[in-house]
Amino acid sequence: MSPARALSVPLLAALLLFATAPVHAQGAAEATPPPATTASDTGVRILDDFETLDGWSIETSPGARLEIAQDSGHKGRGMRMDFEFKSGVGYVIARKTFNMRLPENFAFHLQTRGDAPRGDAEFKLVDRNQSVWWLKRRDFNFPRDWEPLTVKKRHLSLAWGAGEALDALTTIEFALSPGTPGKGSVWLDELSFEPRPPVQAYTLQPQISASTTGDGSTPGAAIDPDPASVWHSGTLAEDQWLLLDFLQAREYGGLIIDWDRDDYAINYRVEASADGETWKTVHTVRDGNGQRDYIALPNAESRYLRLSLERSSRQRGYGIRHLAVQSYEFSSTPATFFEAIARAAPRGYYPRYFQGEQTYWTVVGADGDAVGAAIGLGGGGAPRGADATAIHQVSGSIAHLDGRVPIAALARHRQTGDRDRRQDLQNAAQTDCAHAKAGGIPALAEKICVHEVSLKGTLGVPPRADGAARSDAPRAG
Ligand SMILES: [Ca+2]
Repeated sequence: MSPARALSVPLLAALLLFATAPVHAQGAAEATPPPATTASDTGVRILDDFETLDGWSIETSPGARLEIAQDSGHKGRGMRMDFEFKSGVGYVIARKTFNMRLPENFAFHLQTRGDAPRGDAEFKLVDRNQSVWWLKRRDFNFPRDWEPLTVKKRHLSLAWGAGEALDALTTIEFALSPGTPGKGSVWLDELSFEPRPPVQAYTLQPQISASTTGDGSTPGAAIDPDPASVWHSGTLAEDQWLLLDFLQAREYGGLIIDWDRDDYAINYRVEASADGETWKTVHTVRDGNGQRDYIALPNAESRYLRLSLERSSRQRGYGIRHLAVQSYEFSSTPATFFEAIARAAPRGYYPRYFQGEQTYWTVVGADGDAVGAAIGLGGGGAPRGADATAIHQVSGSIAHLDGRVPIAALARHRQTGDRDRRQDLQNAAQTDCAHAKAGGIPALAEKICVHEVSLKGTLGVPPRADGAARSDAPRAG
């Protein structure tokens, strides 16, 4: 397998990349000129501290303007890209030559912030054969305050060129194309390079501990292979935690959590830490319902991972039957997230497409599109009625809706096909609808809430007595 193929991931993979700043201890790198590197180099080193703008040049498409300026940086000075677009098309590029060899695995880091409309942002490498490798992020919203960004080798895909091997680079480019007329500024600082060990599967056995553990239970029960064993916390305090120590920095892509049927978390946070002392919340769940939780954590990396349990289902502590840490691929794209969920579910719960079987369902969307969709036109074995109208947006934002996905309601439909758990389904559909609204994505909320209504109609579930589900839901069809 050529390295080029191994790297050529779908552009959708880029969608989530900037959403999660890595939990990653960056050593204080010294400002030194960038010599040619070799694979044996270790540690993060600065490629450009932007104390001067030496070497940076610009390129713009017709109708676009770019000026680069020195300004206050994250440390010392930084580079500011001031741009203006007369129309909704075009691009601006800032580039600099960095002739350097690249080891088998690596990452680039930089600090950035912006005062700019949302738009497409690209980080591009030109290799020694003039092939261009990029991380393209659609509709990127630059943070107002400085934030670290990391671009790992596997985030890069071949934009154009022969792309035989990414073993040496000549040029680094930052490109912006907002897609709307207007002005903006983006700041960059501390562009650095980190040689990394080759990507390897995690093979250690994590250590697990908990705030409290009830009689007859152990924290290890949450990660052992026995489905019958359960970690149960103490029953007095609402604030409890469960902590995994991976024993080394580890990359992962998400979690699957199976809760105790009776004692589950309604509110909890997933936190990550490099040192066990400074924690970053990487996911927050509100209104958990005790069903299996799928949590996408794109590009997560940390040594420690903690569930901070804040509110329990019946004030008698928390029980976790199984906590499974998922690999990077779990959430590398919205599509793989769905597929992973479908694979973990019994056959028939999800559209067969997601379980690798041929059906009328498919994931649609162009490479690089900010939004994809799972679309089904009905077919054998599909729930009556519902599938024919179900179009589910599957953007990166949606995968973050409490670890749920819009088709959760559909899955539960299948699960409850015998109609003896109607209330459960109704709750699930309402939750999905509420989450979509809370997610601040009206177009999505509309689709899901329509779907909720559609599911209810299919099941013959009567409207709630208070009428709330009807009054705020768009009309179906
Ligand atoms: Ca600087």
